[in-house]
Amino acid sequence: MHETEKIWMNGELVDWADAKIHVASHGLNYGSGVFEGIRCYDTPKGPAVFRLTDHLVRFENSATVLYMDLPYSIQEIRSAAHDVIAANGLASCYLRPVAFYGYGELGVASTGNPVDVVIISFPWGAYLGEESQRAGITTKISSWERVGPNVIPHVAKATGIYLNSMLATMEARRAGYDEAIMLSHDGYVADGPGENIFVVKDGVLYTPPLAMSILPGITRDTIIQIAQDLGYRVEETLLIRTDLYLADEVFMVGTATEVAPVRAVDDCEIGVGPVTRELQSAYLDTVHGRSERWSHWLDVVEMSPSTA
Ligand code: PPE
Repeated sequence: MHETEKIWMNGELVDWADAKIHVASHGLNYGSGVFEGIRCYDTPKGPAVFRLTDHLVRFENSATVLYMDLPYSIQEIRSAAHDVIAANGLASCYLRPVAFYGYGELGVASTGNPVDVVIISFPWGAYLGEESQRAGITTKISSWERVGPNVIPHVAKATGIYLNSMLATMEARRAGYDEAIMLSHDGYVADGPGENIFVVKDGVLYTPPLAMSILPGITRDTIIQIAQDLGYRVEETLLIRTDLYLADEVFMVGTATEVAPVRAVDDCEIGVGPVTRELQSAYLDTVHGRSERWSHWLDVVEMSPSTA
């Protein structure tokens, strides 16, 4: 990964190499942490973080369902995010806030452990490869089911949940596909290992509802609002795998991925279509600050004189 100078750790900016934890940390042993993935873009107004507060509200909600009290308010974490971007002099970057049970007691109960909070910021390019957004990606329905709401709460972006994503991703990659699509335990389309999913059929957009074992994606919400503003009907509805095979268009969305057309699901060729292209460019214009229409989603970072 691309290292930067500083990491924000428990209230301080520390050198990248010094941001260390003890091997007996609870979060390492049991995956007891929550995290976020946020992008900061180089816009005409300067570096701007896309929907930062919305991401931090989800961060706090994720902690709540893990019985975890964050030691910092959303406002404090927001200004910490601004500070670490400015300290690293980054015009654009990916932000990775993580809160986890730290070093104190082993044993699955999380009591007796501090909650450590860090924010890593680093340049991160195209998540699924440079060509993914232009040419589209190939996908495979995973044999791994998406964790259900009574297995681990999927509304939480919890570190431990991502074993589920890791398995699905590795299975798909080893079989020669770019990305996995996971179904719920009862066979409905859920989401990708790091993306939500949309289907286009006869000019209407369909996406699984929030109750369907999916992460409540900020990009999903953004795409729904942009699509509706552009005059599309969007329905949150249950989808089965053949809805993907027979779709006019399928695309996946997420902070890291942005908007990736899905050109094939299993061995069904779908191709890349005009609705995906229109929403992809509207999304990219929005996050890069080229569109006034949704500019309220950008949180501009003040760079200090030494880093501007
Ligand atoms: N589903 C999952 C399982 C998921 O991890 C993400 C984000 C999404 C949907 C889309 O959510 P949002 O980013 O709020 O639109 N995945 C993050 C981490 C990926 C990683 O490999 O790490 C991301 O995109 O930042």
